[in-house]
Amino acid sequence: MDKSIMIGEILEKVRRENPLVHNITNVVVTNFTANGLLALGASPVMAYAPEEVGDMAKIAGALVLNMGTLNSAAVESMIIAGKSANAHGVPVIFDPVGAGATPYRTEMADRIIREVKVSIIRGNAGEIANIAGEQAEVKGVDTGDIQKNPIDLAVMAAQKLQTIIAVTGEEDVITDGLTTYVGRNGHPILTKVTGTGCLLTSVIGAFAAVEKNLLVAATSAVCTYGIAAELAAEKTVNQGPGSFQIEFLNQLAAVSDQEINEKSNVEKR
Ligand code: ATP
Ligand code: TZP
Ligand code: MG
Ligand code: MG
Repeated sequence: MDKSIMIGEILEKVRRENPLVHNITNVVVTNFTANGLLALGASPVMAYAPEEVGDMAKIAGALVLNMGTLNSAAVESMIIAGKSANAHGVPVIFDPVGAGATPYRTEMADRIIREVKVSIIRGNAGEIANIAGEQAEVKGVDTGDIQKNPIDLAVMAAQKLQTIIAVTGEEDVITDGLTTYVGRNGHPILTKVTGTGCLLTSVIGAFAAVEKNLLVAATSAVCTYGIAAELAAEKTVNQGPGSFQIEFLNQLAAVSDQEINEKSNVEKR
């Protein structure tokens, strides 16, 4: 167990500093993402107009780009916002939702990564395999079975794309291609609520806004999120995904830094 990362302290910093997180995200998860970031202690804004995204991105603590319900206007806004964030030292976090499901998604993910310096990419195994140039099954927005183990996949993608990669699933792997963390917090019921991957990407944005070491920020966010899910699942046992979704928001707000430090299951490789 790696206790060298002070995950609880970084969560407290999010709550203290209340960072502005600019999201260009999808229509499915917009409300859930805003509520999740508020519960955590961050300050969400969704802004899409090409006329304003550059100005919003430059005053944010982090910019989150999510291609869940992509269209050509959204891609243009993401690139304007991303370039502004790059010019002003604002970290950019990218969720390549559904990359590999259609050629358009894969092409647009490649274009965003080419034109914007992305600091962290979070996706499921199928999405990460596709943006790293491997053929892998993606069913709409859900991952298919991937042959490569998630550690090899994440390290390969990080080295190829020269960025931090978080591959999530039953095990979470976060790596910059040299140092790798494997996290085992979380709960399978997360896969029964839409947007739990997308919200996690925005939560990584909140942590990246307050912690300069972005590998530590991403790992801390993934771990905190998984523990909040474990606590919510305990409280709503036998009730189903509807109750879990609400309780999960409650636990993102309630989980303490001590609980995080006690329950974290993160290993450094
Ligand atoms: P998918 O659509 O394939 O589910 P996603 O983008 O929704 O992908 P996930 O990989 O499901 O993202 O990750 C969202 C959260 O769910 C992460 O915190 C992850 O750790 C957790 N998670 C996913 N699957 C499991 C599982 N089987 N057991 C525990 N936690 C899981
Ligand atoms: N369709 C387009 S975006 C979206 C769906 C269902 C939400 C995906 O959310 P997540 O977090 O990847 O499960
Ligand atoms: Mg999902
Ligand atoms: Mg997803």
